[in-house]
Amino acid sequence: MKRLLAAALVALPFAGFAATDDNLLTNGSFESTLLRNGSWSNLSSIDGWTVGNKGVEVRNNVSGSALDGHNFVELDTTGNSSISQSFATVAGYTYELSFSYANRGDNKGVSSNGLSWQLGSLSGTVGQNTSTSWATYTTSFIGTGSPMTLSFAAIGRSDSYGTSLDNVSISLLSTVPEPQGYALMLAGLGTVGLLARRRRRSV
Ligand SMILES: [Ca+2]
Ligand SMILES: [Ca+2]
Repeated sequence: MKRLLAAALVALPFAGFAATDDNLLTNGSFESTLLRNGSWSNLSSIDGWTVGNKGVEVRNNVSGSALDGHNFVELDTTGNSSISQSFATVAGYTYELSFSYANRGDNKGVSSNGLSWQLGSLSGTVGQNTSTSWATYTTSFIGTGSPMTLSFAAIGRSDSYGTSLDNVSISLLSTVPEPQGYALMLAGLGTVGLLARRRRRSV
């Protein structure tokens, strides 16, 4: 076990410098839905995402235009709604979350606008302003080794006018474990060792 642990600790720092641009999310830019230019639809399901009970409004060149591709979404549909998606992570690896948001040209003011987001223990709010230009929020986080869930919800007054969202991406930044990552990994290896010992005892 000790030898295995030492090998893992030596090998891992050299395991990866290969950051990748690949999006780990499905349909992060909301392009899976085919919509005519100048049309929109409030949908109860879209590729990749779990959709809240008030649906998700997908738009193509209506009350704004996409930052990426043709489509973007709004989560204040007939009222405040939400979307979420889970993805696999490797313990200790560093990932980047990035998404863009903007308010509609015909928005109903600061108290009506805004999106909250959550990813594991991280969370925040964006868009509680009247800006109609796309802005991008980016943060990094450490994989837990289990599937993690990213979710967005409309906040502000539930009045069918909300903040738009596009270009949601999670990408792998680094496979070099962070100090927190080492702790997770060691905890994992510790569990494996314990199980191995138990198995040996029970044989
Ligand atoms: Ca898009
Ligand atoms: Ca609203």
